[in-house]
Amino acid sequence: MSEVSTGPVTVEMIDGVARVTMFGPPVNALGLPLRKALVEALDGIAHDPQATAVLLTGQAKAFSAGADITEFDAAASSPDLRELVAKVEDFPLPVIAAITGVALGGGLELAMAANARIADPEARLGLPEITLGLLPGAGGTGRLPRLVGPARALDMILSGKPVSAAQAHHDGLVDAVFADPAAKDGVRWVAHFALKGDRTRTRDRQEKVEVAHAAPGTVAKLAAVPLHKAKDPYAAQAAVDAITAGIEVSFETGAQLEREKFDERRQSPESAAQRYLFTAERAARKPRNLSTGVGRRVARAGVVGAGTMGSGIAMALAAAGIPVTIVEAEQDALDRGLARIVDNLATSVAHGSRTEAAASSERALIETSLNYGALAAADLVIEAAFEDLQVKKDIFATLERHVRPDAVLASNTSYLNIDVLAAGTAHPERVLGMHFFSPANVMPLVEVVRGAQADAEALATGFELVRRIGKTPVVVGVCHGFVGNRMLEVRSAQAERLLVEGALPGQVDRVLTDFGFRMGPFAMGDMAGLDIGWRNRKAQGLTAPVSDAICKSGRFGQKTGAGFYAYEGRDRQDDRFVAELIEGVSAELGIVRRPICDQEILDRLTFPMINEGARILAEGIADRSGDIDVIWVKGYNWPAYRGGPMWYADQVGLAHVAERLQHYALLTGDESLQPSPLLGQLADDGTTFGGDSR
Ligand code: T1G
Repeated sequence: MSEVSTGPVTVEMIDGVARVTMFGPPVNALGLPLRKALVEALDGIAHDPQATAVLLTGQAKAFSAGADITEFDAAASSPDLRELVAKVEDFPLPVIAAITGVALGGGLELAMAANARIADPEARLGLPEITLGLLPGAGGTGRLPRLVGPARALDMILSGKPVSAAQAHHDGLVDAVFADPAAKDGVRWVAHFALKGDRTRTRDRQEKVEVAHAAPGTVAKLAAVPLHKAKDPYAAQAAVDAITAGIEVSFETGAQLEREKFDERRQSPESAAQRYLFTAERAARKPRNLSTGVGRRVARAGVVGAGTMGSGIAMALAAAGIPVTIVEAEQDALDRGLARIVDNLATSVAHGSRTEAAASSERALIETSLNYGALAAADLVIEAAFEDLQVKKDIFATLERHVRPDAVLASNTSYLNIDVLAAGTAHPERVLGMHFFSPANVMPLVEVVRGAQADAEALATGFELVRRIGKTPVVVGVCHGFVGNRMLEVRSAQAERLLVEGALPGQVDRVLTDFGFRMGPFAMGDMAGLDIGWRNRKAQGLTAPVSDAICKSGRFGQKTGAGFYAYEGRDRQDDRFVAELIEGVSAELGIVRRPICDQEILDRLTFPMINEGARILAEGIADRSGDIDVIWVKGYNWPAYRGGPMWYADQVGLAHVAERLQHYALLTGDESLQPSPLLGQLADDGTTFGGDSR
């Protein structure tokens, strides 16, 4: 076996098969150096008389994570990814991609240009460009449908979600699945393919698209549902347009439209926002106020409370292969919690998002008990009980009598003071907050609350556990509502005031859905249950005149068939009763109602949140404005293509935000709307939360 190394590429000749290995840590992003080295290596092979085929592979963690995202704002450089893909597709010898780890974006596009693909069973393959506000830009919109058919291609491209090797094999994206495909079995497979394999270029394969080709409009029909679900409607439509042209007209026509749409999207504010979030999320993984890498690995976990949150957290832990014991005070609560888990697992199997085997192995990792003694072996316990400080204090006191002295104790509280909880324990150094978002087995965000007395190991243990269960941790300080809920309370207060001043729930909700949220605050409240907020307000001695009046009339939202809206099942209708109730509240408060334009509603729902975000930064509760944006996108579905509240403020201009806040403070007499010192300062300085000067 001879070996030649060209920087990030190694070529080994093994019985006529040239194994080309990419080595561009950390994820084989296809930046210019790697592209150049690949072109050079392929040119060398083309002139090697010994060579009969090429096996193209990467590293264990990644075949390739795609184009180098950091290059997008730089000038194009040759060879670009499309040139590399064309070189592979038109190579004089058979090329087989051996995929380990991930093949994503341009990495998968490169592999799809090969004559065939073999993959490790643990490999994941996907086209996540849409999560960056883009569409595949190196032929993916034309090649993927030709391998897996239009429906699967639309689902993969518009969701951006990767698929397993098994799913890829089932769909026709991968030709064989076996362990370590770049090793000798893979070389043997390639040598066999060189003798007998079908070398039709992917772009020339028509069998999976010929029905749609013969029936224009088919792709549009198939695209309707994934388009509706897509989080970036602009990139999604661009992708559908390119896919449609590539099927209904020709591969080349589609490729040309793909190039045009890609360049348009790459320069769009929506893509800039989502590439910013990609970077902000990775920055949040390297907190400046918490040492990572010093945590203890959690071999066994515990959850106290089998309610919606407790059962969701237990599922998230089990899904990561962590044995977990749920402790409850009463058997029927425990039974209900377990039934919820079993039902969720069955639903995910029915939806195809989990295999039967995975569901049963996760179920097997979940134990239940009425006895805190069952937590004696736990390395970390998450309390997810009723949102009452005394209840939580009692639970922590009981926990300390049963768990190991070094076990980390975390509370899932959504706004209570972690330091008060910690002060009531014998070992406050091991107490922190881990605020999951509902449903905890689905929502990606966890606010890791940095208790003042928590030691570095406890904080790191909690933080690293969140990463291990595949969620996004963001470190936050202790205050009422931490970051997300503190800003949400400000938005909710303005939403209430807008009703009293003249708006109605339907208009307020529509303004936010037009902005890009899935739901507005009132529809969201009806879905969650208005009684929860009502109970919390009463516990804190707070009032919200309209919401309180609606709750007093027994309307708690969907669960009672009426709330801010009337419901037929899940279908909601504006309700004259609510309009009259709101008008009555305005009259009681002596407020003369006025028409309120959509722009004022949008400004008064977003700018006060931004103002609160500035206070949160000034107090050090959040370390970066990007952390706040990651929290709002991952925890509250702020539309990613708008980058998060602080990014949005930077785009709108902080001077404008400050001026509008002053205007609305004068208009409404609500002094809480006055710009905070940090916001005012940045506005005066002409800079942004992100530190850029404007
Ligand atoms: N380009 C540049 N850097 C990248 C990168 C990429 N594609 N992917 C990851 N990194 C960096 C990341 O910033 C971090 O850097 C380090 O690698 C580890 O990443 C033409 C145009 C592969 C699943 O969207 O999904 O191809 O912070 O912390 O959790 O159609 O990274 O350490 O300095 O995320 O193990 C499409 C994005 C590009 C894949 C690994 N590809 N990456 O996750 O590690 S557009 C993507 C990921 C495209 C073509 C189009 C994940 C991962 P640092 P990490 P991880």
